[in-house]
Amino acid sequence: MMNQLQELREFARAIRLETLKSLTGLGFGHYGGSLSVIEALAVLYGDVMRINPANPHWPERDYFVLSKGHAGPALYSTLALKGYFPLEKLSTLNQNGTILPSHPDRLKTPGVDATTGSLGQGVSIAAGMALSHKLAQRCNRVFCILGDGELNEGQCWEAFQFIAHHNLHQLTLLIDWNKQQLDGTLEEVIKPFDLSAKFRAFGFEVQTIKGDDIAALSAALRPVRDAQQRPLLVLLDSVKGQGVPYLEQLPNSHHLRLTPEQRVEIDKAIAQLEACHV
Ligand SMILES: Cc1ncc(C[n+]2csc(CCOP(=O)(O)OP(=O)(O)O)c2C)c(N)n1
Ligand SMILES: [Mg+2]
Repeated sequence: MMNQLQELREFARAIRLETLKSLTGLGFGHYGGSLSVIEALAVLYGDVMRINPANPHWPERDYFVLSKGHAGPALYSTLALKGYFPLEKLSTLNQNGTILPSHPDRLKTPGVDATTGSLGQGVSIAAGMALSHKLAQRCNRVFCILGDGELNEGQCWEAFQFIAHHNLHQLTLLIDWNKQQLDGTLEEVIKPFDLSAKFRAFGFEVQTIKGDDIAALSAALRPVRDAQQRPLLVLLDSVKGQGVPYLEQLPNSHHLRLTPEQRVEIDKAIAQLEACHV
């Protein structure tokens, strides 16, 4: 078990490193929200999901929807490290002709199950996937990560009602509760109030877990849920820019076009991550 946790920590380190390298090679992009989902991605792809990178369309696979599609660079690093496509492709992020557009496109990237980027839509796609598996009595699981600012989209709440009504226990939602959105905190833009209480009222089992607590994430996400259980919603108590102290402290790390000073700081973080294997 200890070894497996260490492997997952090492996987998260590698995802963070590749994500920083690809964004910094480009010189701009969604740093903060890519970094805050990295441990969740490491646990999902490194431990929980049934996948076959050599056969991305394997019918028995578990599905993943990145509803907060602007974190695409973190998903791409995860998929490349799992072997869906060569690692070298990461340096083509968001460039003409790339298979890695800024936001995920299921027709362009091996391993991407849903095209996202317009906030609010991914969770509806995930609900449809889960309903289809349930109706066909298949046991594929579906995982979906949403942003906390994304919850401003009314479509999310329609999907939550639908998921609870149909008791889509094969679907697990993760909300990246990093308390910030594009240009301010949730408190400033639209107050979230008590998210945990809200989701319980909407029919979910809710677990709040530190966004970088790999052991707790693994324990929460690994068990297969049965039809008696309500769908699980994990509130990731995360930090925007997670794992890079300079970005964690920046008042707004949502989208950066690197200044020379910022590039120096990010290069330092890259060097540190390169030096310290877990
Ligand atoms: C429908 C829609 N409206 C606006 C945007 C622009 N946009 C991109 S990210 C973002 C903020 C999202 O905040 P949050 O979900 O908290 O993202 P995170 O903090 O995880 O980066 C916005 C408004 C969008 N992608 N889609
Ligand atoms: Mg947020």
